[in-house]
Amino acid sequence: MGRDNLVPVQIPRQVLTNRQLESIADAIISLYRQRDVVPALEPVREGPWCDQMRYRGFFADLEPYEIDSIPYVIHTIERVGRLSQEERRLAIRAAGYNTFLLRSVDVTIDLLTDSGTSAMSTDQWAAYDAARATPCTSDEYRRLVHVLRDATGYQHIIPTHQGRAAEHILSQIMIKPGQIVQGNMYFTTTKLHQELAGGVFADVIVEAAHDPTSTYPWKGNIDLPKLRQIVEQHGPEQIAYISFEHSVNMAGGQPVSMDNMRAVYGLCAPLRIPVFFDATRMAENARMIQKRDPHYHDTNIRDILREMLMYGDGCTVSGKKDFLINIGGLLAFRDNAEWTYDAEHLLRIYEGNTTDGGLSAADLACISRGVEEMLDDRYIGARVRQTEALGQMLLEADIPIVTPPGSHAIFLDAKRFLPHIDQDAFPAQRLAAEIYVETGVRAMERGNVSKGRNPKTGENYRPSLELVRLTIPRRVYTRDHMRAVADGIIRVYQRREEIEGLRFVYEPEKLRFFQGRFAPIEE
Ligand code: P71
Repeated sequence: MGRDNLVPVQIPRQVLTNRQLESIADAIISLYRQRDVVPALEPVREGPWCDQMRYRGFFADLEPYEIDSIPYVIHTIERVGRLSQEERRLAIRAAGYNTFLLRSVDVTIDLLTDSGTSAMSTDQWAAYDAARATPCTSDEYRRLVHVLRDATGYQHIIPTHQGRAAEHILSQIMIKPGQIVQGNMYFTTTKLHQELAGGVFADVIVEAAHDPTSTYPWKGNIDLPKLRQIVEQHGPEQIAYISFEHSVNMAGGQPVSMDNMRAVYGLCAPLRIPVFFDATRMAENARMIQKRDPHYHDTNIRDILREMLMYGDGCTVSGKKDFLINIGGLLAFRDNAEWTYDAEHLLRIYEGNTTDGGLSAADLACISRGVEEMLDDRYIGARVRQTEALGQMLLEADIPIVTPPGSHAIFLDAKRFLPHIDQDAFPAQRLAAEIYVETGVRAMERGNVSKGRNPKTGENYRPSLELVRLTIPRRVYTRDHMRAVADGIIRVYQRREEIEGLRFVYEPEKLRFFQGRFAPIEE
């Protein structure tokens, strides 16, 4: 066999993931198995160079082969932190055992949040670069309105600079002091804005959401009897609106079923109680419906999403998650011009123009592209599969996690991981710190520290969920990274009995998880 018979498979540097290379190997193996049916080619034009050759042939009847990997390649790389374990021990101490306070350059794999951490596409960067900076109505704004109307089915599109800006405006225009807002669990900024507007928050999520061991597939659902009971007790005019979150973050990234959205809207619309989605992770919720609800197996993400949003009067969005951009948000209403008028008035006061919400035209351009990419079935499928793969690796090692695995994050159950630490010694906070020391992976506490103190009693709330969140940024990490994360956590689990709790050395009054500082209880 001479050199002429070789087919080089040359590997570009830092472009393909190991998983993609494995898929290529699998494809070659599959072809090799079927080599007997591969016909020869007949040259029809020759020349000294390969690219001058032309052949005639016919296609063999080969088994179909689908490459099973993320549907993109690496384009630009970023260096990560490489401290030794001893250096990390010093770094976490200097950060008061609070992973928020670590320097980002000291983190190797950053799973603090999926917010504002996405890798943008070449298409998004090209659009960013091409946008004309203008204080007036830009083409980018017009395109954004077009794309978002089409994606959501909502007529009134109001850009904001982040999710909490949209929450602020919605709370101010919809809540009269003393009114109730019912929601499926809560998110910190959402609830804070509702309370600042004089609202009283009532949690109406299904009971299963509070049980980390339940495997109920729709742990984001609203409990209809709970909702109905509050309406009957106070009267529909006392309910400001329903605050309905997709892929409920604090419950572990748990989806809402289509049936539940339909039923909640069916109950509220005749009573004139508005339903507003926190649609921050809408595409991930849509993907869960596609996967778990047999009625939607063959429906594409775009159509599932349109139906989901039909069962609501509007939405707020933090674009920093599913929209695949790192700044931006959205407030949208289906058809109510009066709410839109009031909202745009506040937008001008607090945010910026009605045609930009305080964002640059370049940011708006990235959002439009990001929304289109978010609706790609191959992208969203791979995204959710990656998170689930990490969950599966941990489950196989009997690590206690919230089940079923969520779509944007895996949540470790610190109560079961460190059962010997009382909740007032903040087991989740300590576990996040310990994971950093062991592995260089940064995670986030979502438990007693985040929930805060009851203002009446001064006691810690001691919530049922005491969790550490491993949040997966979009399009950033590979399966090898997930394996390294799982292996590190397994090592921490093996020495869990040596780990002790923490006490506050500095405790801010509001949102104490951001800036709070701790010391080990044993010191
Ligand atoms: C996350 C964040 C970012 C965050 C914000 C505050 C404290 C800790 C972390 C932000 C959300 C969210 C949902 C469901 C609204 C916001 C606020 N999440 N709703 O998970 O998850 O959006 O940051 O753009 O203002 O790390 P904003």
